[in-house]
Amino acid sequence: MALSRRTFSALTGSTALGLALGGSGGPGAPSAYAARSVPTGPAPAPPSADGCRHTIGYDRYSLLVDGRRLVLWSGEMHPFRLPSPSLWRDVLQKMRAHGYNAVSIYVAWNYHSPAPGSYDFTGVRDLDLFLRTAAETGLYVVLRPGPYINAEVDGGGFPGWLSATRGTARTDDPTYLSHVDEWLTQVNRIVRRHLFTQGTGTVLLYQIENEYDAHPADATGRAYMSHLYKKVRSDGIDVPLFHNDKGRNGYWVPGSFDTGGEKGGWLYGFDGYPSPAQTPPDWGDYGPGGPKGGAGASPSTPGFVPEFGGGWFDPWGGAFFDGKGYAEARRTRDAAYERRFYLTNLANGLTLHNVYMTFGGTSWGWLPAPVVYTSYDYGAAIDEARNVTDKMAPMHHLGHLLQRVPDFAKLDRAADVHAEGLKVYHLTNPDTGAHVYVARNDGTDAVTTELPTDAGRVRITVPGKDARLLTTGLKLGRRTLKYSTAEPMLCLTAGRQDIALFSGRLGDMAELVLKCPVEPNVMRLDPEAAWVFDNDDNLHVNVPLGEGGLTRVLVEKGETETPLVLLFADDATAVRMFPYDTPSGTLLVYGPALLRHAELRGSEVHLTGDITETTTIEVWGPRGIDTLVWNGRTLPTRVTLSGSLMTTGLVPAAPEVRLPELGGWRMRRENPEAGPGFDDSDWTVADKRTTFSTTPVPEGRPVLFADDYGFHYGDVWYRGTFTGSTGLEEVSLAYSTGTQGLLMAWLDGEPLGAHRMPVPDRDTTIRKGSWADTAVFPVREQLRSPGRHVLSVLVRRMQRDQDGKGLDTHKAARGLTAAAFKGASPQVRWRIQGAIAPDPVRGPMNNGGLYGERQGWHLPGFRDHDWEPVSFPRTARYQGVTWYRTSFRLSVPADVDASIGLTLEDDPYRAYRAQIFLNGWNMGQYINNVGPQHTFVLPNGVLRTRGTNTLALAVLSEFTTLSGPGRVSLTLLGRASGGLPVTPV
Ligand code: IPT
Repeated sequence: MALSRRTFSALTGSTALGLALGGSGGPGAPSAYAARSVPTGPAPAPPSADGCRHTIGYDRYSLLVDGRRLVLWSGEMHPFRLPSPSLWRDVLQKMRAHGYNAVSIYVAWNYHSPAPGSYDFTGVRDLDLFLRTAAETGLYVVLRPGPYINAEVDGGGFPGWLSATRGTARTDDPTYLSHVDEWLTQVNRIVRRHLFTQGTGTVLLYQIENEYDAHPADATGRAYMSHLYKKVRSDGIDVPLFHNDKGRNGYWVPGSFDTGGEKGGWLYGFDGYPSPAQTPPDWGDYGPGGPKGGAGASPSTPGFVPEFGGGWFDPWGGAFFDGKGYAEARRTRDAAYERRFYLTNLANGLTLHNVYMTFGGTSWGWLPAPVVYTSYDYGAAIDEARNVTDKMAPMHHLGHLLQRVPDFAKLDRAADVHAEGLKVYHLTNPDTGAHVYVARNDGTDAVTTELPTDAGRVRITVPGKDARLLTTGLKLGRRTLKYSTAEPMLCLTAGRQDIALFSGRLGDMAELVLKCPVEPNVMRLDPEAAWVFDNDDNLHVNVPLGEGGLTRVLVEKGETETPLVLLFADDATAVRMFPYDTPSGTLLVYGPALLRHAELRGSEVHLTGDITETTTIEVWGPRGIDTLVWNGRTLPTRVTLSGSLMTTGLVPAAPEVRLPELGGWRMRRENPEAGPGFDDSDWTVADKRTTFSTTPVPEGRPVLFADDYGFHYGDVWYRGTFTGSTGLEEVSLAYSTGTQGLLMAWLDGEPLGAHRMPVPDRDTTIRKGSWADTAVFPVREQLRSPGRHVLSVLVRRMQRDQDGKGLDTHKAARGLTAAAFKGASPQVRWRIQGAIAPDPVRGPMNNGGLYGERQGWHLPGFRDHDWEPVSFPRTARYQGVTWYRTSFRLSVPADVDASIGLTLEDDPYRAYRAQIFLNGWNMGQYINNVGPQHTFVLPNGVLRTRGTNTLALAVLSEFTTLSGPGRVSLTLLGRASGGLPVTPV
């Protein structure tokens, strides 16, 4: 489709504005006059599919949406890592309540495409539904459909079938591009219905490719990027496009490739994943820049980090976090880490931030790249079980600040400031006159020092490896702040009064000074606050930030008739403060764990949300509100001196949730494929001679790579038939799997043995790309008979490598790669079998080719009544595959959101692994002797929290040790009163 005249004008209209403003000053020079034309003021309503056309422009400071500054505070989540669409809304509502105004998503090609020409956007893959939900939640969407995404998913998002096609991926190869176009056509057909420019959705920005640094400066790279750009535009996508440079390299800045003559539709962004030990780097307009220059490389576009660390992933064995898993990721990249790095970003003039990840989720089924295990929790602010963690504090604070305090959308660097033991950034907003100081402590001990500000010397304490934000001259409604050592979080007008909220670390002494040309009436509404009015017309307020919750101080009269309510909160309190704009006015809600939705109906305030701990609920809002309805129930309230409506009683904590013990297991052995009599006549004959794989095929031998025969996910079986093994001494099986791969072999039904890839350590986990090895099995005398023989081989492959460097590493073979014989040279005829047709509901990555999977043993409806009853723990020594099934009932009350996991534990020496099927859904892989993951999240929707569930474990045992399962139990991972209705998937 060609761009219609109207959509195009939506684009050029905005960017023309952006260029007019941004181009005026030139690099580094603040264009002060330009900014005056940009209105500041109260936060605009959250975005929605409002039926109005919008412009999306920018200047060097920020995005300009309909001509207004917008600071993007976006959180990354992956719909494909949460296979339950009802829970998308839950996570999105949590993001929005905690200060995010956007969600950034990858769309994974492999998740939607089981075969060339076949695309599926139904059920858990419903992109249209996701985009609708984001718009309904009031979040902008940053869309990243690749075609390459990396993301620690199989093949970096490339479909399995692409690994068996001609041409080099991530180049301008015509075959590759024809596949890419097919994918983008499918995605864009949906995205086009949700563009913010058109008023039909909230898609604001669109990324092409991902961290593409294979061909940054050559014709191939430019042609490829140009092709993608033009393709996306010709599909009717009229929002700004961008790319995420892998670092501050200056790759793919505006003008670096042909955009078909279109100007101003392209933003430059770069990613960053600093280690906690690192000193936060400078970049952008303020940093030294250097030859490459980061955001400085693109002086006319605003500073943009499309991915910045909100945690980090963990490989099999847990090498990155000392085997302690994501709890350790969250501990080492904690709230202070995020605050220190993100405040530095802010101080460097960045105004588009995306926190990767904000909710990591689960790499269920065969989705994970070999480098990661099932959990993709990431140590993110929202954990895999959808709990909001302590890390949310800085995210919540910064997100609300950037949306509610417009001074932060346009900051120029101001005179250098020095403070003993700290790195200080000093910035001002040239329009409002506010000054901003970011004081960072790169040492490990707390530093207390005097900071020389434009409002005088201010004594501050910054804990080790943390940072503090200090502001002077900020407008607080109709009054003006002189300075505050507590960090401003938001300022809004609710009803007849202004409200300003300041937050800080628990135990801080907050000192706030308000300029009061006329002495006001001051009332402390909570006993901890102290205040004094000095001779210089300053009101000093001091508040220790304790565990007692919110501290309120009312300032009335004086220079204005409009009262100002000053609120002080420590971090844990601040994350329970929720501003919410309704058509009839702005609300501020304090108390619950989550505010999902707010609505005014006459004098009634209707709120929905979650409660975890016992709490009061307090609401500031428009004049005349007198009734508080929480999750449909009217609560008794009183009006407080601060003008709020507050519950008189306590709202109780979420109730206990009891989980059943798991029992009633039944067992059945499988791998009949190992037996000589097994009928494999309907298996595919593996006799190809050529491949597009990067793995060489041994001279004169058949291609054995699973992908060449259409088996792209999970386990694959081989049966090699031959005659004449009389002198056979040894069988060598070369195979390639990714880390943790495993091979088991049988000759005429007799186990030859198992072989597995070594457990990677921190260095080899990423470097040893393809993970290929050779298993050598001696052949016992008894098997060296004349006649027909069958060699049966099961290969657990661990998915394709990612292709981060653009070297087609996703095309490294998976499965057997060669077989060799010592003492005999039999002619082997190979047959291969992997997963049968892709599951139409659960998708192509749910199943591999185990016998039980092919027979539906994982499915809830399968009849296992004749299986052998067993109980756990079990210990047995054998080589092969055994299935265990049971069912359990849950009866979680409908108004409780319980998050439940399955925990497996055993002697870590035992060499076995289990695939976990819940109601037929492959919720991940447990490797008992590798770990580190023991608890697997069972997402509601897949899990029936009110009803019966079927659990199936497919266990692969290696013979080298005894094998379990040991202890298998349900674990409660979170609970809240409230939640959302969940539709079963
Ligand atoms: C960057 C990728 O863009 C993203 O997809 C994901 O893989 C992330 O890293 C790590 O989780 S790649 C960069 C860190 C080299």
